[in-house]
Amino acid sequence: MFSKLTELIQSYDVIIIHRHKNPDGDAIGAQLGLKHLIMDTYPNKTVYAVGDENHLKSFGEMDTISDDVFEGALSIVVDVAVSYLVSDKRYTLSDHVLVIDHHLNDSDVADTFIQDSSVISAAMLIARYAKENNCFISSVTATLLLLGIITDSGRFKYPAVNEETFLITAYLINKGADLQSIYKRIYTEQLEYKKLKGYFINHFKHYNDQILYMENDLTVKDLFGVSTFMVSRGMVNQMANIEGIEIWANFTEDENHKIICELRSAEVPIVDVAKQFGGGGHALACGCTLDSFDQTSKVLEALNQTLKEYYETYQ
Ligand SMILES: [Mn+2]
Repeated sequence: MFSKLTELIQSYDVIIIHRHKNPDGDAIGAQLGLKHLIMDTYPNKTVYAVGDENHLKSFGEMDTISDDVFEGALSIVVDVAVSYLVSDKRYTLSDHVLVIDHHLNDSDVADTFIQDSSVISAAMLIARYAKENNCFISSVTATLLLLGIITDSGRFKYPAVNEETFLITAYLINKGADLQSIYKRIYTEQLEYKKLKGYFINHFKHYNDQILYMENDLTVKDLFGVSTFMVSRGMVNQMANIEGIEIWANFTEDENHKIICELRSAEVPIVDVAKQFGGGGHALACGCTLDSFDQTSKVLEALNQTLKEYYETYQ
């Protein structure tokens, strides 16, 4: 699986590592973990990490490089395989693009594609490579790779967590991964975010006993000084894990006055509702976009219908 990775790294003196926009812990952990891994193994190579930055900057900053650096270089794209999601499109200037990803989709950017969708995180793929090849792993590399595993596994909570997750975690701890510093940083929240959570918990509405929803116009984002993404995707699960609640929906107005719908369900598949309104996603976590708040009642009605049909069929 990884022979091509070693071969490509060995063939290039300049390597630039990319990942998806608005990086999460796995994107940063895989990207910077791989950067340090290559730098430690091949001190004569020049390795850069590029892309947009956010609150995860404390794990390591990005490099600023000019276009000519890409000429004749190897670009490695981690934790994403499709062009529209990659941060810093200049991989197109590189000599070769290697994609290492754990998502299901095909790649429209890869010259070489290393993919394993059974693996819980991209950082885990890099860690597997390092372990199999007996690479030198510093405590910095180990901490970064473990960050990716912890965040993409939902803190070891998701169903895809398996024996390998813990074997690799143990391996990284043994190499000096700093678990305390990871948890301290990922559990520290910005004050605005904490206050926004309080607002959500106090304002969500009942469609009925089993369905909760929120309608957020632009004043919510302005009131707390946060992004639309934070109000929408970032807040939907404030309505999760409440006794008796089966489905919850978060409707948020964006800058173009469209309504972003984030739909979630505890166990009843609802993705067909998202599709019915032009969206999609996973069975229990999906979304769509509406033209106005006038349509939200139709989505709630469809969610309720799905719930009723499910109970009629399975109970
Ligand atoms: Mn990932």
